[in-house]
Amino acid sequence: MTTTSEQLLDIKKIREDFPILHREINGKPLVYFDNAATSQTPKHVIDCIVDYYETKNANIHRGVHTLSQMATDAYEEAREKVRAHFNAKKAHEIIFTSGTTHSINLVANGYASVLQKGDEILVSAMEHHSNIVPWQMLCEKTGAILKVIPMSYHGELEMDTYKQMLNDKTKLVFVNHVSNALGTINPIEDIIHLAHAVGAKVLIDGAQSAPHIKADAQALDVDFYTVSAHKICGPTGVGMLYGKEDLLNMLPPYQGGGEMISEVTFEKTTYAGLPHKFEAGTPNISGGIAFGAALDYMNDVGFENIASYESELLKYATDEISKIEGVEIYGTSPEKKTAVLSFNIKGLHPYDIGTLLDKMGVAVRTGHHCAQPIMEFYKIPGTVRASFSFYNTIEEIDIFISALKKAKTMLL
Ligand code: C6P
Repeated sequence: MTTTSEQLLDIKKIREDFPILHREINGKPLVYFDNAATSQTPKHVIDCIVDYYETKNANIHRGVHTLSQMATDAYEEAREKVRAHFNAKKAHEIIFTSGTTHSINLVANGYASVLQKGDEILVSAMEHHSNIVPWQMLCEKTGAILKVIPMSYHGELEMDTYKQMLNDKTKLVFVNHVSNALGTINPIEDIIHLAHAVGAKVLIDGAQSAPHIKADAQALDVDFYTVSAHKICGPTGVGMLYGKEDLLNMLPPYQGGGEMISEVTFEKTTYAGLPHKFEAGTPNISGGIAFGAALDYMNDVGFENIASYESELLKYATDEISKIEGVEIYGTSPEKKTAVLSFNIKGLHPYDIGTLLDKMGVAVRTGHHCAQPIMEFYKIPGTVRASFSFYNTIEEIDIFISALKKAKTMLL
């Protein structure tokens, strides 16, 4: 079967860009359905990293020599690409970090000097641990109170309750744009708008939305937005924090060290301006440049094409898996989520299913997906999570479904 978008996207050609998709695992062709954990890397991005080390490797913002200038220019060009992609007003509102976890911790650390005892901060019930634990640590430091926006059994946030929870004590709201464990696309426009009406600032964890949805920082009027490059065809160990200029200026630095200073004496240090204030030490230079190359690649494929093709994959997989007796799918309907299928089979442990699928060449994630409160909500130990990308195919879903049926027969 060929989908409409598959013809539009030329999937065969796209798959040629990803060397890893042509390897075998356990003697079977790899079917990679763990894209929500990390995406695969196209040749264009791999070549960019090799080219950096072969032709430009030098430390940045430090040397007067030509190589250092070349590396600095490439790194700052990448920052500009990230700015343009997320439509930030200014390039210095983009802080390069090691990824979403780092970005969130940076903001949480900064707000320790802003929040006061009794202030309220809201997180959603469907957050990744990265968007829970730093806020708990912040509450411990400041005496602020963490409150949880509840979700329904269908994996959607209860917006009426959210509205009631907001008040003049609410200072911060933290919600993921897309849930990693369920795939739910949260109504962040409304979440931001309602929070701003009571004067609260909003951080959106964009780790799972960035591979599927192009977020516009200015149109959203979001205060902070976080992304990991490795989920959007880039390398691991690099990502970004977008923050509005005035808020980033208000927050104190996260780490002290080289490059984040204006002047250092033993009596007093003054800090550099944005973005350097938050980028202490030698950064992941090749990673930052490759992050820019990954965005170029994704934009060439086109986010609208990606979204419509992936939703066809998800719809097909949902229909096919629903025919298997005993399957329970967690989360909302396919049209309200990204290409994530989180499920269990009655009587089977997700870990056993994942292990057998791997033997048949199919890579999925099993367990709590770093979102234990969601598992607690459903009273389950974990789920099997198949997450699709634009380089996956209907044929791969057929392989996955027949492997799943085989695993079920073997385990029951
Ligand atoms: N989720 C998953 O399999 P880092 O590790 O910093 O790049 O991203 C953390 C993170 C934060 N928020 C959300 C919504 C995420 O999904 C993740 C990473 C992976 O679901 C690995 S745990």
